[in-house]
Amino acid sequence: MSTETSIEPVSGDALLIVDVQNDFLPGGSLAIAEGDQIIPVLNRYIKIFQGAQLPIYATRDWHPANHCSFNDQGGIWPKHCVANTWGSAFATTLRLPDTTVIISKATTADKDAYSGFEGTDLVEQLRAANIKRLFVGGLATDYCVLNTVKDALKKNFQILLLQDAIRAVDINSGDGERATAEMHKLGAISEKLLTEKPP
Ligand code: VGL
Ligand code: ZN
Repeated sequence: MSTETSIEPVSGDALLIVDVQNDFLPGGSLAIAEGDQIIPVLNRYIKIFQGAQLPIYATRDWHPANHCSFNDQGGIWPKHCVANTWGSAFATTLRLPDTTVIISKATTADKDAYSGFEGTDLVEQLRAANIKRLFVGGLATDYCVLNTVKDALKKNFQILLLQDAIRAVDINSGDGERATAEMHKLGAISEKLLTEKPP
């Protein structure tokens, strides 16, 4: 039996890709287990949205070298996603179209931001483009995906969580599952696309 669901994005929908950057992938400084496995899945969503001429947004963690979240500044994370370095670049295998709207966050030393809405113009951009529903994938389920989705729901966007295109840091085992449960409780719906090949 196939678990595949066909998605058909319509006008008012957008794809929101959260922080698919080298430092969050195997080989990066804050590598998320299996983080790279979401890339081919995201590429299929990108193709679908591109084909339907629907907008694609990509957030990125974009820190100065002395960011407050880094261990050497007293923060809880290893140094990661320093602006304009290899670690902050989007995965080269992620086929982002040139028209992708890039949203940089946590760009000043003194403030961290897990949500793509925090300290950015994402909500203004989405409203100007008449977006009502966001298809969300990326990294990490328990940090930036969770906080971005919570803010989006508060701002009255509908959320379709791309369950096969997210992965968690899981500092405590189960963090990712708890984050997903919380997003569902707040109104997000999960979608699974193409995890099994059709017969
Ligand atoms: C993230 C930890 C630190 C994320 C960003 O993108 O989920 N996690 N900074
Ligand atoms: Zn960060």
